[in-house]
Amino acid sequence: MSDAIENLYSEERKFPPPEKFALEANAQVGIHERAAAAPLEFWSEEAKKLHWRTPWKKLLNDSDAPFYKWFEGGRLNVTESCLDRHVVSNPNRIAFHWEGEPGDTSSLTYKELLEEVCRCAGALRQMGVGKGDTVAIYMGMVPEITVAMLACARIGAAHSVVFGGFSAESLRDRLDDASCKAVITQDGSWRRGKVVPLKENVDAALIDQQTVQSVLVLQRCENNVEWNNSRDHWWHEIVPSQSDFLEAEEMDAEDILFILYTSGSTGKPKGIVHTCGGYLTGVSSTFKSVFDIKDSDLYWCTADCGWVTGHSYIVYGPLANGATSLIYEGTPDFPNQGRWWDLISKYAVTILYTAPTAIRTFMKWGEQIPTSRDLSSLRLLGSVGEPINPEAWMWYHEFIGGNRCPIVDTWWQTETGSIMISPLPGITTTKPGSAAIPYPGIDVAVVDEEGQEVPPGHGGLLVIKSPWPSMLRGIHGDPDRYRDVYWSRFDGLYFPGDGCKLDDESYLWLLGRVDDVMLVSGHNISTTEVESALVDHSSVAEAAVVGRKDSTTGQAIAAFVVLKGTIEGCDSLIQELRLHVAAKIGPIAKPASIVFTPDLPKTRSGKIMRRLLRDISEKRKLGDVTTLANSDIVEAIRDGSVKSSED
Ligand code: 6R9
Repeated sequence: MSDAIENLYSEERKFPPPEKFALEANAQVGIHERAAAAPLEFWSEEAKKLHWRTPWKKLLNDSDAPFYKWFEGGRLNVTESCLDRHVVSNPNRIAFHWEGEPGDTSSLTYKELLEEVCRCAGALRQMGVGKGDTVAIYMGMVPEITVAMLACARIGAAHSVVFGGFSAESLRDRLDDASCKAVITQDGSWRRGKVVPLKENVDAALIDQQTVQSVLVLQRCENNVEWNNSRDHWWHEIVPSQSDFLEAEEMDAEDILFILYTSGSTGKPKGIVHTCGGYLTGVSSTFKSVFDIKDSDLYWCTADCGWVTGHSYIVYGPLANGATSLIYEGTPDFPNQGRWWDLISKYAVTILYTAPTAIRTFMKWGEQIPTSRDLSSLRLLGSVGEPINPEAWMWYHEFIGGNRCPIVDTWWQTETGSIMISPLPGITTTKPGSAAIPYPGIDVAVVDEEGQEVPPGHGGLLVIKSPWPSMLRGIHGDPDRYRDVYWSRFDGLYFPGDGCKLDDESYLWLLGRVDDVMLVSGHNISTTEVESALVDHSSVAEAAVVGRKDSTTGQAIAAFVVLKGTIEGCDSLIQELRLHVAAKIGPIAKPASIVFTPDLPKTRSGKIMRRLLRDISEKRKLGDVTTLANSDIVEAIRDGSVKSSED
């Protein structure tokens, strides 16, 4: 019988941590072993680093699995760990440097941030919002989005951040699902020099909507907006007049901190629920050890607060650690393709956390753009969101990291709350394309279809074997779906839905979503491995592959390829790429067809949407494209206006 997923790609390059980095790192050799010997003890120690008003009575309650509870009886307000304690120890430390897309800037110290959070919290209370309510936040990347999230946490209201690129309909679905009582938004937000009409979308979403009673509107773009006097409040009219201190609402460790809808590509969005104590423990611990944060660092996570990465590694993890971060409002190509690298030199960014989709876009634009800037301040790089192809990893290492910065490839999900698998930069020897090993205290395995662990050298399905503090507590309003999606495949194991392989040293190599695995002549082939083999070719920046029905082989591999810079696709390149894949991972994985395209369909968080490419390849009517960031490209590929060849 063949493996649940085959192991085809082999990668021999290794990068041990630089000596000086290893000596000075926050996490030192021994941490994994200590945590493995006593995981509950490890999490208890990590949780004690936060500010608790009342200590917990029971660390883990597993009597009603999979409805686990952590830190039962503990009382806290997460904003006291993120703000108040730093205001006591270091009030003038900068929490956020911010740069707007048009080039305007501001900075907020911890003291100023706490004061603004308290004022916003006061305004929310005045609007009738209180403990137990849910508030939707539909904004761009302005400092006030972090203020809005923390203000909700301050008064014990759950926030539900909805990415500012989503449509009025998507916003409406999420407002209804969580019965939101208020919305915090902006008149508009800047994107590539244009105004995204956020308030207009909120107005549309609220037509006949039943639960929302008030809307708080930040003025950002000064675009004209409609106004409803009985419902809408300008931020600048009701926030500044509030008191700059508001006593934090005391919360139970298991009270809800936020709901966040997954970026999932099919079905009704799932409102993932996270609670106060466990979530903050997970993000605070991982932020310190994975990103090695020091007082001297200037940290930049390029995610949007509309995704979990923004929640965990722009807001809660960095603030719990008293870090100084950069927030940038706009796109990487405004006003030109060097904007990110100009920001890194201007602010002397030391730690950069971004996504493979961004790295591959920069590969396409060419390395001369970053290499003509001064990136010498960088000391650590991170990646999240998709498997990073080994060649993209090498490019990141060489042209952004100057061959001196360790790379932490961090695997996790909205559902896991915090990083589950990652190198620790002062300890772990990295391998390009591998997320390496589980975080201390996290217990994972790779199993076959029957749930049996596979030996090193084999592929299968990733599972998490024991509960962890920052795990989701459920899907809002749907306990059956929670059980069904995550806990029903294997008894007692959490199933994230990702394929994974173990190499001979038990390093973990994530292989993409199991729904995307291709079955070719009886072999289960991961999309990631074939895509990585394509990206390994010097002409290729990005690739997506899917299995399309084939009468002889079951499925045949259809590839979609984005070339670097000005390289033109032609028939001889198609032949060359097919041979390259065959040589790199084996003839079985040779794409049957290759289509050159200027871009790939992506979700709004930048993940490749293979489902639509499958629809195109099997000449089906296209499924829902409204959740796409770039829906035009699907039409272009389908209409054959891009170069293609069938074998
Ligand atoms: C944090 C985030 C989760 C899914 C996850 C997996 C993919 C994320 C990855 C990765 C390989 C990594 N993913 N990080 N795959 N290597 N380092 O992205 O959350 O939006 O919920 O997506 O993203 O497939 O299951 P979310």
